[in-house]
Amino acid sequence: MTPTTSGRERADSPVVVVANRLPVDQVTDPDGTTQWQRSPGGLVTALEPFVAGRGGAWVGWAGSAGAAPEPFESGGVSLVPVALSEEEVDRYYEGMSNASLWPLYHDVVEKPEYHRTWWDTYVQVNRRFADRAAEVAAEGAIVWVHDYQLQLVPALLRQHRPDLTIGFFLHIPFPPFELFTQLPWRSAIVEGLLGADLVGFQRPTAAANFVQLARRLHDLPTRGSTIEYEGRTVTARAFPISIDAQAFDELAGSPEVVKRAEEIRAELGNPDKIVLGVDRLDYTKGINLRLQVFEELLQDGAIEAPQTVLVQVATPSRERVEHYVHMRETIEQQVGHINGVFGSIGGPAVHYFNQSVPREQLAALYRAADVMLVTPYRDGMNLVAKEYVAARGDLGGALVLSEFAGAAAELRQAFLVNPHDITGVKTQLLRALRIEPAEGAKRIRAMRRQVFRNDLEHWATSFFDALRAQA
Ligand code: ADQ
Repeated sequence: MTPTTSGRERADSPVVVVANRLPVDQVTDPDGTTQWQRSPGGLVTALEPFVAGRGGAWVGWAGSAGAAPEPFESGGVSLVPVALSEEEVDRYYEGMSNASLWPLYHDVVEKPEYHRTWWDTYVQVNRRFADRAAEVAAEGAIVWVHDYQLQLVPALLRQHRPDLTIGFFLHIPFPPFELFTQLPWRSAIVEGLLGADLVGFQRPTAAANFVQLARRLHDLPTRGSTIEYEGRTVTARAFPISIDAQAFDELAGSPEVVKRAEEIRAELGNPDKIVLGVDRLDYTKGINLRLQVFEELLQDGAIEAPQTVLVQVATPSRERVEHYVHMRETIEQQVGHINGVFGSIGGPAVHYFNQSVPREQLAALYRAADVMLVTPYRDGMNLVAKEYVAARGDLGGALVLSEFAGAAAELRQAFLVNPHDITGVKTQLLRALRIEPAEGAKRIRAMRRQVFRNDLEHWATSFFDALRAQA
């Protein structure tokens, strides 16, 4: 079948990545001119060797509503912008993606809202992404679609282009049958994903949930990790994502970052212990629980401020979605309350930053922290936990990690916690604060081995290898 072309692009890309966002941000210089800057995300670094310099393309939204810029080159990759109107951003992105699917896929930590107008726009936008990918993919190309915003793209793409090999990776959890089936458009989503040859998940349980849905909801024959569908075999498997461990290790061990870590400790008033949280400000991350645990330990007298401080860095996120507005207010009230009761002049108990910080600063914070607190109620993987481990080339520090983060399956030497069990989290945090250096070093060393062996390159290579094997 001949690929459709818009006349603007040649259909010549052998590898095409399709993701909600392009891997660039538009920045405005002091003189008012705008330019594109590569976003710091790890995904682009991992995928670059597979797409850059080989005529590869990346299809995605450029980040602001309105007309899309013309396709352009960046880092050897052809970037193909997809336009979204204000109303589409509202319904497809903030609505269906972040107020329906996100909470549903994270164990309904918040109640998902379902609106037919949001769904209709989700279908319409998914179709647009699929059309753009169909235009730029070469005959027999490999297309890798990413994440929950684009679950219909695999099937829509296959309708136009049965010659393609299509992979899909879900970065967030995939819920069990009993939860997923509350979605009014559950069948359409499953059929959308079944358009792929390979559907990748963070955890084997998520892959098993998907296979089970195909069997129970669609009555399809399944065997282990495979599903028979319309004369094809679809494979559903886990590919746990990771970080560029070596790069993070080098950054965190650089003289500048080590010095900055010492300065941070001094700026905090040289406390005995620094506890750290770093997250997108999201209700799935359990920031409220962390603050509660810290407050109760202060109340109990098990720790004292400012000898022990909590530093919480929370990047602003999805600020137009209602769930997020409430959560931010609650967290900021909690911080204010703790500091009001337990702080002193020039000596707050909690240092809270509603900011995104540069990578060097992040690495220095990891390096300065005696205990890293990662307590999501549910998380696909959680890269912060892996970054912390990679940053601790000095074998210092300790990690407290929720059992409900995908990372817990790999980082077994962390102090694992159930975030719903406040007393349990308190106990584990105290153990982490009081750990003997030799025991701490042993745990960190074992986790570093795991993260270095299974790094970001390993993840991307495994997925591409498995996808090629399906071709
Ligand atoms: P996220 O929910 O965004 O990702 P996570 O995996 O922890 O969660 O990644 C966050 C990234 O943002 C990390 O690289 C971290 O360093 C950075 N970051 C967080 N707070 C920051 C701050 N204040 N300043 C600067 N950088 C900050 C989704 C899923 C995860 C999955 C990833 C990748 O929800 O479960 O691990 O995708 O698949």
